[in-house]
Amino acid sequence: MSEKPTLDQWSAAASKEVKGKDLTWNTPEGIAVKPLYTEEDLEGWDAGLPGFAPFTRGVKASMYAGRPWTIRQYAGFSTAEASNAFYHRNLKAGQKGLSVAFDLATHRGYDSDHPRVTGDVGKAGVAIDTIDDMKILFDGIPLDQMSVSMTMNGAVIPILAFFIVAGEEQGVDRKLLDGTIQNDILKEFMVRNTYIYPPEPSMRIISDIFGYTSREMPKFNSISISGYHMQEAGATQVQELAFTIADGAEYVKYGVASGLDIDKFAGRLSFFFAIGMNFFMEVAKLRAARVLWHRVMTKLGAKDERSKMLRTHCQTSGVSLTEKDPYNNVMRTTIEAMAAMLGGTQSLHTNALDEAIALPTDFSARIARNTQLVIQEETGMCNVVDPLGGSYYVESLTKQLVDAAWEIIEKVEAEGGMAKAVAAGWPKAMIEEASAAKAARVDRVEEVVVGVNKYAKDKEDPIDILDVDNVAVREAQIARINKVKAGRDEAACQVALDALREGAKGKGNLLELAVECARKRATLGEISLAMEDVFGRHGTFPTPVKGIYGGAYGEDAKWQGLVDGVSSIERRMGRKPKMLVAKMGQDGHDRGANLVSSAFGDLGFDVVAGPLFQTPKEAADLAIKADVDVVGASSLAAGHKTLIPELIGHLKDAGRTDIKVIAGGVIPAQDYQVLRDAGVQAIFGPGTNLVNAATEVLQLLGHNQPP
Ligand code: DCA
Repeated sequence: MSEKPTLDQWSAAASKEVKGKDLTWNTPEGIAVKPLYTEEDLEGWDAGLPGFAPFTRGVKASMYAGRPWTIRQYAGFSTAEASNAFYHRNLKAGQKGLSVAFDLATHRGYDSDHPRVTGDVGKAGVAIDTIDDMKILFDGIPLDQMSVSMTMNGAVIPILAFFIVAGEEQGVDRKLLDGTIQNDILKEFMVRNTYIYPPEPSMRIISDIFGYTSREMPKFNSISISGYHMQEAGATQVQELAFTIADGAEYVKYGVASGLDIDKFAGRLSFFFAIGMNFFMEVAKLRAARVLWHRVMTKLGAKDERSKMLRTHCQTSGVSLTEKDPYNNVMRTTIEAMAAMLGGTQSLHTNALDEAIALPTDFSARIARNTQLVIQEETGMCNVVDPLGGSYYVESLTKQLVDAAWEIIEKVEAEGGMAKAVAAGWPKAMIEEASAAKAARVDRVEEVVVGVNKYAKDKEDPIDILDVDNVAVREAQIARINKVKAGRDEAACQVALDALREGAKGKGNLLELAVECARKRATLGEISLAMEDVFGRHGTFPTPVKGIYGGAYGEDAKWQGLVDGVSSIERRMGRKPKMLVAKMGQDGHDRGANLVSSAFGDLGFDVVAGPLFQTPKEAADLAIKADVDVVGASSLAAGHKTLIPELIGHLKDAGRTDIKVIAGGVIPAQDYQVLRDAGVQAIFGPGTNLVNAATEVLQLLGHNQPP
């Protein structure tokens, strides 16, 4: 019998095949992935059994063999009526749970008639102003039978109050309400920015919700601690993992400090992760998350195993989708969905192929949903619990992710917890550096995106997309607000709002007080404003990272050509060319804006990183005051057709047509002409190579020798 080959022999054979080339893959998270894993990599590691602590292999003993994950598609647009009809169609076609997307006006606590939100109403989600909207949203959907998740963080108090009262008015006992509220404000301060109040009162709101729901709504998951938006903002998987678990620990500490018994509320905390294209890393990430949460909760003193069990929703990655060659997105989403289920998710949203550019149509939503149905019902993949368990590679990656994330978690703890770290700003800076480095890797084709930076089509065929008539939605919403206000007992409503205001000053439970306001027909804007009167409204200025994007290019000839171009403009003008990166409307997604600021700053531009949430008039005033040469308007939430033409109008009125306006972000090709007609001089859609974009901007500024 021949001898068993040794690892050294394998290494020699492999090295000979590739002529000594190093086959190690250094991932963005700093993990060195080897070309081969064996049992030697598993020393000191025991993944245990599913359903038992620390739940590495899954939170249930039978996992999907007993019950598959919930197919829960995140959706909502335009009016409550339109969204309700969409939900009914989806449920009929196999979806199992609801997940509500609200528009940005609602997120930021403004009623649809507020002048700051004209471009946002009904665009990236459904507009909810009153309890009547919420009742229509769930018309024909029994809230004691359907689990409903709501992505709401800023205006979480009025939305949850409306939900509770909608249940009441359906005749459903609060104790039977099943679902989840996102309610994760720390990540908003870090990456997504749909906050309303400053950090301290925002954290109090969360404790009040824990207190109320643990007492009154035992089936309801009081938070969805979200790493998703971190990965979307450019975080590596280790950063996503570490900061999400650290956020969770912080919420638990606040809950305990507010007087709650940890085991009374921790069993209803839930999580939410993004699933990107690094397949095995994502599988391992979910397994590592469960190990880390068990460890953290044990340290925090939880006794009940349910309190230490990490249950999670996942969504396939939005940023991995491309506008170009969009049918590739179906394959991407399928691969990501498989990573989520092999990692053991409890609930899953699969993105539609057009989500890089617009809200899903019925056509694209059907493919997205069917992706999950096919995996669940055709492949047999659900019949075995944790089928990748025992894979040398997956187990080893799980262990490495646990160790790498733990290092960051310990750093956060050493510095006093996540609220302090967020206030200090270093997690956000770390994520932005990772984001700039990733953008440079893609632009330099060190990371391949099929159909975009490699194998691109000569000509793209536009696909049908959903366009929401924002003007009509706003008019319908305003009519309903007026009707609700006209029909209510005004004095009783004001008494309830005053009590909420007083509660905000003192110690009253804000959700309990808001439920009374909702019963008395106060609007979302009024409930938010009552608390804003006491807490104030939070605002921040972006601080783009320096040197990361440019640093990746080093001596690259094309990059140097651009740097020289900027210098020559500087010599001509006697000062650096100046650009305002403007974020208008209630869209807080600032990844694109920050990347543009970083890249143009590294090229030598004088960049003014404008504050979030500006009106077109405020952005125009800032552009004029700062005397910029160009305004780059970044739009990721569908407000571009309203906001950008308005900005140009204000510049024109002020006699500053010399200030050039360019637009970037999630802008469908179908809208380019409208923007050009309004005076936009260059448009950069998703996946734009920043070096190419800069070349075009230099030409606009009169530098006609592109490198
Ligand atoms: N055997 C027996 N019971 C099972 C099994 C099984 N194999 N698998 C699940 N169940 C039970 C669960 O224990 C649960 O009952 P419980 O609440 O009384 O414990 C019930 O079936 C539902 O399953 P669960 O896994 O909790 O799935 P969901 O209700 O879909 O909740 C969760 C998933 C992540 C916890 C929730 O927070 C959620 O839905 N999040 C979505 C967030 C979202 O949509 N975000 C959008 C951006």
